[in-house]
Amino acid sequence: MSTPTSIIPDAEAAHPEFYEALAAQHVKALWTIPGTLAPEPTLDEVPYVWHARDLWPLLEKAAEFISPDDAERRAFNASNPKRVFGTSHNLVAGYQMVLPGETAPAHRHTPSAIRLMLRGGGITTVEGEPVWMERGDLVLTPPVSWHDHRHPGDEPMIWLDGLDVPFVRGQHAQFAEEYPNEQLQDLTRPQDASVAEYGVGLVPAHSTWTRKHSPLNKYAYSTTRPALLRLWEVEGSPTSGSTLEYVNPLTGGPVIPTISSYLSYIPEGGASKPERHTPSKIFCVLEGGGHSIINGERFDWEENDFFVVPSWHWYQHIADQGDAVLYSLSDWPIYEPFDLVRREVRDEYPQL
Ligand code: GTQ
Repeated sequence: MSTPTSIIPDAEAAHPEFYEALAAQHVKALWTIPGTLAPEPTLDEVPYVWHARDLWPLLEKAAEFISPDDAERRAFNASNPKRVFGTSHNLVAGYQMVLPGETAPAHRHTPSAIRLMLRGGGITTVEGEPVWMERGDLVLTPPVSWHDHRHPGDEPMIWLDGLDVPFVRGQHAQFAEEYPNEQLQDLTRPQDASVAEYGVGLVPAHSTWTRKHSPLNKYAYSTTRPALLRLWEVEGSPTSGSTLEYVNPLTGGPVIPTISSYLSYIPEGGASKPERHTPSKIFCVLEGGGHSIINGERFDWEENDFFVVPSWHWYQHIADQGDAVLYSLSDWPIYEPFDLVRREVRDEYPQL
């Protein structure tokens, strides 16, 4: 990708006093602004992989001196190497750990979060509903929903947090508040109530749900994994694998207004088709090991690692250690209403 230059190179050098006079008025001449007519997106993010083998021991170290009660959350945020904050320009992802017996207090905020459970089992309470989570389950904490975390089990629990904080902050729409007077919210619904209501492809007749996010708080791996394998069997794409999107059962739309989620299967020895698109994606490895070629560069990954594919980067996943199951989250829904989605898929990796 070429670096954008101003339309008239070195324009300032020819008339320095003129441009200083403009600058004093807090104005720039359009013909001197790099990228004004850039033919392709110019990015402040790069592809990168974060390894569980490096970060999980650091989470355990953090547990020696940080409790979720004091720190609100014992969570790491992965910063893109080219950014101060944000795994991509709209999303932030990272691991969170809760130990047996610990609780993380209730709060709510305008940014939305998804949790992809990776280790152990425990509860995230969402708007009064305790949601049991175990490996591979996707749990939503939608915008402005009270949520806390509780750990009745006996093994540390670790999950991947994915949030739209960079986007929400960029819109100057970040608000957050603590649950009044209490550490944990009141339980007002039975455990996994939303799964009973919305979790089997049927919805309650005359549902009164009016929020924009999915009414289903959990997509259990015990149902999503077999669905993915069945799709792969019927789709007939033996080497390139298959992908399902998690949807709002009432609308067929994304699970959260700003965040879509996917589950992909690639059989061992297979490879996804090379593609690129304007939305970015963060992938997390639920099963298998392999590597991705992102704009020509190789990134190796194994179970529980996560990696970012920035906007408009060609990528292809290759499963070389067992069948791979990759979860991904994306800022795709942000692009759709503005007609900004562009996607290309090829049979062969393109010459860059
Ligand atoms: O678990 O509620 O990584 O509120 C960032 C903000 C996790 C959480 C994060 C949050 C949470």
